[in-house]
Amino acid sequence: MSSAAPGAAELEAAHRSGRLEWPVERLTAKALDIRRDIVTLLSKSQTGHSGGPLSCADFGTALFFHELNIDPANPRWPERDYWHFSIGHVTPVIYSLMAERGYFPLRDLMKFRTFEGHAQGHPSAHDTPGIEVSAGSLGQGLSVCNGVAMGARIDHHPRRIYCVMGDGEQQEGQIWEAAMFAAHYRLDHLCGIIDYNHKQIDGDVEDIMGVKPLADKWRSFNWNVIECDGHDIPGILRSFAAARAHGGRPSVIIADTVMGRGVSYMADDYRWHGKPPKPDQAETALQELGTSYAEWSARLLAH
Ligand SMILES: Cc1ncc(C[n+]2csc(CCOP(=O)(O)OP(=O)(O)O)c2C)c(N)n1
Repeated sequence: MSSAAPGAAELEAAHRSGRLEWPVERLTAKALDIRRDIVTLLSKSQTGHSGGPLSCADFGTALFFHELNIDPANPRWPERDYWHFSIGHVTPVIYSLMAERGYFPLRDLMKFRTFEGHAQGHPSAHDTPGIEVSAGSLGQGLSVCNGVAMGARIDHHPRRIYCVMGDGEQQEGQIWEAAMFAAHYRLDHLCGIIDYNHKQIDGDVEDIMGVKPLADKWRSFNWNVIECDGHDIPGILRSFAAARAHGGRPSVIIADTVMGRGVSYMADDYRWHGKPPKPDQAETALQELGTSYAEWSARLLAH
């Protein structure tokens, strides 16, 4: 059974504004919570994506609980960094990160993809506080982030901008126009993060339309390229620090991940890209993650 369920003090701490800069141990425990949230909300909703959200859980936790300067109680805080998931379909991890960080109550996760809730299948800026721009149509997010980065430069605003992309998403032409733009304008306060899980909706990325050599492609577009194990939190933190320290060019962190990471029967299997676990499968997954549906759903509903 779970030993990592947080008490009120931890939830309170997660709601603080600014950069939390949590230590590795706390980030590791929080990433486990995020995976438990993802499986639980998907089991409840019986609709939504499993694989990508689980591959994003570790770097997503590092982003939200260490790197970002944000105020979840005041999502439009003028000083905030800007974050955007261009892969809008990974809402289970986006909403879990947001709720755990304090943008809205954890219980809202149990209304994922319902008409009563705000947590729609793809992020909606009209429905969810903290979602800056709606997403779901792949390829557009880096262009949005370019605009925000240019705006920040014009306004002499010190914010940093983070854009999470998928590896299948790299097949979108608009990504490469945006990559050219960011390098041309030397948007060094812009950081891309690619969830390089090697799978997409219909199979292996390399079989469908290969993106290799991905790092060389970004280098050739004059980006500062940082490669890391996307499940190794110390390495992820070093990558964020390296991106922050790099001047004159935008940075992209290519985070090598495993689709479905954390759930044995989902790991590295593209067939889990877009479906939820059935309740009995979710129970198995949650046991693997050290909890149960009863325990974790009760935790979510209590906050
Ligand atoms: C413009 C556009 N084309 C197609 C889709 C359908 N679609 C949704 S997710 C996806 C695969 C994306 O692959 P990847 O970026 O690797 O995400 P992952 O499978 O790792 O979650 C596709 C093709 C879409 N959302 N937008």
